[in-house]
Amino acid sequence: MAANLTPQYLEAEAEYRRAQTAEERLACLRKMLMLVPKHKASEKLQADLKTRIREAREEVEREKKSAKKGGVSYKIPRQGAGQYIILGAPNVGKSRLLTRLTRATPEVAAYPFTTREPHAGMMDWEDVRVQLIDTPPITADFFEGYLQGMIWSADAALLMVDLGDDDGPFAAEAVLQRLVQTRTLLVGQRPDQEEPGAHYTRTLLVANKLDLPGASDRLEIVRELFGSRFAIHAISAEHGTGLEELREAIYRFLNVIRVYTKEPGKPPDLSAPFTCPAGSTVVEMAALVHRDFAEKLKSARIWGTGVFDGQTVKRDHVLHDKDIVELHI
Ligand SMILES: Nc1nc2c(ncn2[C@@H]2O[C@H](COP(=O)(O)OP(=O)(O)OP(=O)(O)O)[C@@H](O)[C@H]2O)c(=O)[nH]1
Ligand SMILES: [Mg+2]
Repeated sequence: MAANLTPQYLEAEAEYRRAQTAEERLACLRKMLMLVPKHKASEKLQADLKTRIREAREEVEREKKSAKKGGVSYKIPRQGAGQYIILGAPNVGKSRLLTRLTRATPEVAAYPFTTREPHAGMMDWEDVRVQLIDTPPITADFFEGYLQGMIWSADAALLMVDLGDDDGPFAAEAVLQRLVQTRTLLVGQRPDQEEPGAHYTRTLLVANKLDLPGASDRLEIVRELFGSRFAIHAISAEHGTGLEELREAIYRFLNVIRVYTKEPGKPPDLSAPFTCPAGSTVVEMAALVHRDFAEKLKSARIWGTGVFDGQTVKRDHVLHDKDIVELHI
């Protein structure tokens, strides 16, 4: 990384990733800004941190206000390789999808506005788990204010569209428009030029109820309306069609890698990988394992991609999916 981040900074960043409330995130971001080396190569990062601090401050304020008004806010601690928020118009099958991909049991019913509060579940994929959060519906006139903060702190979103209803694609467009009013933009990929003050959430579009009559015609409309903006996955949550492909896409879209650790002279622990953003270095991964490790790390041995077995590498070696790492402190 060109910005030459210090172990102290990386530790603060790892702490940020573990933070569970807006207040904790704000504290970590302030620490990161203090610790980031101040030079030309880190200017973009500094600007980015300032934006995130402003957003976190707004989120803290909003939570305080809504608590005063007797409003609700939900804190769902992030677990697993990443957190997705499931969004959509009423009755599109958000809760049904959660019951199909996780062991959670939110109420599913044939009428709109069934879900009143968020529910979380863990989705298994190979040896990792991804957190999915089912939410109340969104329409042009109905939006639970606390969702804004939840969307901003999620790693990504699933936007669901109902293929069983002629209105489905337009109801999804109304969800996107309603979110724009809260400066939340759901996007397939983050744009190169981001609008200042807007918050971008990477999103997969899930077209549901593929089993119903007329669904394939409506899928064509969905492709026309949304195909250039989002990757589209057509499924039937009720019948199970397309669910395994969706499971894999949900994991892959997080853009993380799995890294297994081993102790010297012992076999690797293949039961529970650490997950870190693709492109992470050994020292960044070490910060996730233990808060002191980033500072103390001297070298590492790696088994995996682009190295010979047990090769000794430096702190800035870039890791690959399924690498096994032995950290030497
Ligand atoms: N035919 C068919 N019905 C489905 C499918 N997925 C969900 N449903 C039905 O659609 C209805 C609504 O499903 P829910 O999961 O409650 O929808 P929701 O999006 O959570 O609805 P709200 O909580 O009101 O926003 C239920 O009757 C489900 O059984 C599907 O793939 N095919
Ligand atoms: Mg529901």
